[in-house]
Amino acid sequence: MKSPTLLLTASLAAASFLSTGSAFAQMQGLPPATGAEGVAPGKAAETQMPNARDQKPAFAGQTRAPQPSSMPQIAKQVVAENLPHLWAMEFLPDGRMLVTAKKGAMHIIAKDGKPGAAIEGVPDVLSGGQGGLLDVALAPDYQQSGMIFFSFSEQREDGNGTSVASAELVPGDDGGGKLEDVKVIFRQMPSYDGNKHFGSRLVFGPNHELYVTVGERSDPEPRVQAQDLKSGLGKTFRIDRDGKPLPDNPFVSRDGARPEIWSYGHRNLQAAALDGQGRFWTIEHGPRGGDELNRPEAGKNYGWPEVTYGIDYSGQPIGKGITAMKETEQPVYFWDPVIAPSGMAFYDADAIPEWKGSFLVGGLVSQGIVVLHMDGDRVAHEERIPLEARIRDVKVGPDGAVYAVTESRGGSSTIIRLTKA
Ligand SMILES: [Ca+2]
Ligand SMILES: [Ca+2]
Repeated sequence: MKSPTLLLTASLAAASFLSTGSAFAQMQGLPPATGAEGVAPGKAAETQMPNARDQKPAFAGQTRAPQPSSMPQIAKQVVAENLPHLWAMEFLPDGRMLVTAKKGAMHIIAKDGKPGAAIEGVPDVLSGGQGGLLDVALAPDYQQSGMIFFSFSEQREDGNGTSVASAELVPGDDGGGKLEDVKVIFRQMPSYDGNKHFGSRLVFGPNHELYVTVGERSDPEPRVQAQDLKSGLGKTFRIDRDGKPLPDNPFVSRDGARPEIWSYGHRNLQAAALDGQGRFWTIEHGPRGGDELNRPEAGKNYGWPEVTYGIDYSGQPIGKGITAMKETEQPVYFWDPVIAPSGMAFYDADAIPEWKGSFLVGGLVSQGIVVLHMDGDRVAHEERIPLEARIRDVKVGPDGAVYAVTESRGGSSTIIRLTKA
C-alpha cells in the first residue's frame, strides 16, 4: 500500500481529468468511459483518466476490460463489527474465522460475529507504517495438525523485514486459544530500516509447497534489489514447512542466488491465491498507476523497477519509463489509476454462478471488490462491487458467500458478507 497523503493526491489528480476521460479512451482505443453510476455492461468499470497517459497496453484487454453482460445484484450484510484493525482472515474448518490484527493479535471470530479473547503466544511484531501482523494461512493438513503459518514485520538487530512463522493453534473453550511451538521458519533478507512494502501473503500450493510474497521496501536503495537474485527484496518465494527452499526451485544451483526465490522483479505483493487448477497468481501494488496481476512462473522476471506501467508519486517516470522489455514478463492485467490491491480469492463456489471461475480482489483505494472474469489466462471482463470502505482481505466462505474485511483510518475493521440478492 502507499502512503495515505500520496494516495489522496493521486486520486484527486485523477479525478480532475474525469471530464476528458471518454475522449482520451477513444483516442487510445480503450472502451469509452461513461459516468460512474449505472455504467452499462460492455463499458470499462474504470472511468478515470490514467496517470501515465502516453503508455499503451501490450495487448488488447490488458487493462480496462469491459464489464460482463450479466452482473448479479449483490446483497451486503455486516456480519462482524467493532473489530481491531485486521489484516487477514481465514475460515477454520468449523466455519469460524481466524483473523490477524495489524498491531499483533490473532482472534477467532465466533459465528455470531463476536471476537474471542486474543490468542496467546503471538510473537512481537513491528506494527508501524505498513508493518504488523500480516497474513495467516492454515496448513493443508490443519484438520489433523492444527498448524498455522503467519507473516509479520519483524524487528531485527540490523533493521527489520518480513518473516514467516509456524505454530500450532490450540483453540480454547472460551473462544480464545493459544499458539504453541512458535518457530520463525523464514526471514526475508536483507533487513532494512524502513516501514513500507512488507507484502505479504502466504499460499499453499497443491503439493503443500508454501508460496511467500513480500515487498521491495519501497525506497530507492532497496527498490533496485527487486532485480538482484542475491537479495530477498521484491520476490516471491517457494519453501517447505521448515522454511527450506524446494529442491526444484529455479535458482537452487545458481551461485549467489537465494534458493528460496520463485520469481523476481516485484514491487509490493499483498494479494495471492491459487486458481482452480492450483496455479499461483499474485497482484502487486504498482506506483501511481501500475497495479498488476501476474501468474508468476519459475525464475521469471516481472520487471520492477526497470519495467512498469504507471509513474512515480512525484509525477516523474519510473526509471526510463518503459513498459516492455523482452527479458521481462508482461502483467496479465494492470490498473491505472490504481485499485491498491489487498487480498484476493478465487471463486469456485456455486452460490453466485456469474462469478464462478473469477478472481475477487479487495481494493483499498477502489473501496470495494474487483471481480476479474477470466478467459483462459486473460481477463475477459472487470466488474466492480462498491463497498464504500477500504478492503483488506477477501475470502470465499463455506456457504459460497464472499466475505470482505474492511479497514478504517481510525483503526477498526468490519467483515461484510456478500450474497446474490
Ligand atoms: Ca491468508
Ligand atoms: Ca511487472
